[in-house]
Amino acid sequence: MQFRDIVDRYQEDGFAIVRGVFDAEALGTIDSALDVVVHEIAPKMPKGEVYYEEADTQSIKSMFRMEDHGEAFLSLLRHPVLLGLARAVFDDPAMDLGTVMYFGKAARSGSLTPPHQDNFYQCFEPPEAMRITIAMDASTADNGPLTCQRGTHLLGVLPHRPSDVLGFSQVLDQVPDPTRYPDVEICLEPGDICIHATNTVHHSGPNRTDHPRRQLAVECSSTRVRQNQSLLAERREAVARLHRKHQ
Ligand SMILES: O=C(O)CCC(=O)C(=O)O
Repeated sequence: MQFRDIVDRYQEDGFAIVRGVFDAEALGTIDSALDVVVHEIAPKMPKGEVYYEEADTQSIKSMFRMEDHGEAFLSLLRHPVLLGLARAVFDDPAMDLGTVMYFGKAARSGSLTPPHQDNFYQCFEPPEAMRITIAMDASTADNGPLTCQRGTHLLGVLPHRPSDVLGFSQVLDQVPDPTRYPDVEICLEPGDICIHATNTVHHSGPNRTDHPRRQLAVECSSTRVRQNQSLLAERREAVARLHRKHQ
């Protein structure tokens, strides 16, 4: 696969879509592994690794460190297209893919994700990091697609405040002017992927349909990146406070 056009799009917009990276067979393998995690492993996961919808406590909103829960997820960190694309984006042949997450939006009860930048949580310097979203289901205008504000990856990390939403604990103080930085709904078919930069402002709406909208996200950063440890400690304390409040 040629990555040049995708990298150009990503650098200009802060996100880019690649269609049809996973075929039905590959998605089927991941789907079966996901089923095991949702039904057998998640109920035993510690707080902070799995979050449930508040309005429907059976439905998983997000899960982290999926690579610890089966080869289907671990192998995503070696996937030639995902790895090749990441290395092309950051021009860094030595970099690896970091971790795999899950973002569910259950039929009808899947709730919104407030506007934020991933880097507010991650504290990456320089901001050479991104998430690779893998669509397990179609994401459509009605089921809460990932929505990125074009061009916001160049704005630096903007002020956030507590959102009171478990799993997405921070919300942007002020959303960048949408006339200058328009919202783009990332509508995907199963097997499509989207990359978005760690500083790209994004959010997603609730799922208003009778079908789930599930996606995986692979996080990665270049070998030049360091995490600002004092900022990270501050951000982790804010999450811990939210957990204590919701105990
Ligand atoms: O649409 C969602 O579920 C939120 C995903 C998200 O915030 C991310 O992939 O960084």
